[in-house]
Amino acid sequence: MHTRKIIHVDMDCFYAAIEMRDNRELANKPIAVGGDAHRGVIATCNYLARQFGVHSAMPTAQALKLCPDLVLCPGRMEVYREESRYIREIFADYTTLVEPLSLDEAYLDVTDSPNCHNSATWMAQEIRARIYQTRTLTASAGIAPNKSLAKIASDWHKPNGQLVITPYQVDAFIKNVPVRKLFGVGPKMEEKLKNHGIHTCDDLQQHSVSYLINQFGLMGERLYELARGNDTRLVNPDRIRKSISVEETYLVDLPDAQACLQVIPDLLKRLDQRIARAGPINDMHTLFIKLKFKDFQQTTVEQICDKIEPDLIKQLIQEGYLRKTLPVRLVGIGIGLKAKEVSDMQQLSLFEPDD
Ligand code: DCP
Ligand code: MG
Repeated sequence: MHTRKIIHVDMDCFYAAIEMRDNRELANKPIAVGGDAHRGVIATCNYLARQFGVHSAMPTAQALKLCPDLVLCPGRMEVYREESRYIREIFADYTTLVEPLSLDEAYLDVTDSPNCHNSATWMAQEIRARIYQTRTLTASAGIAPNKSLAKIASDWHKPNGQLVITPYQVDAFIKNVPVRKLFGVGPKMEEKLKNHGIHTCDDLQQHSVSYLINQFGLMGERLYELARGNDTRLVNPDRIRKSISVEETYLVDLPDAQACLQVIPDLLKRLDQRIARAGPINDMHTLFIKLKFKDFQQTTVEQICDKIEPDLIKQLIQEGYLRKTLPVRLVGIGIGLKAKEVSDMQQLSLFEPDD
């Protein structure tokens, strides 16, 4: 396959940056966007707060212990969505091959873009400058021959920086990349790899593909390729999830349908956030719920619907509950999206854990 030019753009502490921009008093304080100290979690925080160890997905109570002066902002999804639309407008000036990953992040395939004399480096520079000039927000970018490398590169000089990896630099660059940076490697996989003495891509390169498949299943093959800087995934502007959902397993089983209904507002709030992060959704066609009972049997109930109707969710919960009438361990709610082709590495499971 001929060499492609991919740019990965990722906004710097996106929600927090918007809050700091809109309220200058916050600019020199550690701030976080997220839920309250009672039950909430941090969606993101500024770089000052990160120095205290605060990070995304951390319970707010814990964040306040690490950083007692942390200023909490409740979050304004509508504003974040709007900012996202502005930056996507800028991307559209460079290529139609834009694949948003969330509100603040996208891949651009600029291989055939005539802008900036076809220099991807220059395009990335210009995109970031335009975002700053028009929105007073900073972005970081990675420029590389494929998605995996571009994403790793955008993180390298964060915040407000960019890194180019030319095809000639790939071999030298990838060797020093920690495995945790690879697509699909989370904390658990990182730990597993560590137990095999594998910390970097160089370590991974020392093993055969059959060894890696043997140890890590299908993921082994992907690791083998990614550790060499190989990634054939295309930038897919039609990246569509089949569904977006949230679920929670409760410490104590919920005794009856009434108790299940009481957790719905909380789940709805999380679902809303998740949908917001996924970017504009205009092809919702079902609402569904999932219940897992005390005996680990689970059931789902789905109904055609093009917007989130809390009353309908409650109805579906009651219907699902009646199938077993046992205490409930887990409740999930979600929306189904109109089916489109979803390529293998982009396939997301029906119920994703919070990330
Ligand atoms: N987000 C969230 N919950 C998470 C992670 C992120 O709600 N668990 C939201 C808040 C972020 C936005 O998505 O501002 C983008 O996520 P990133 O992972 O890109 O984080 P940031 O942009 O905040 O920081 P960075 O500068 O590291 O990219
Ligand atoms: Mg970001």
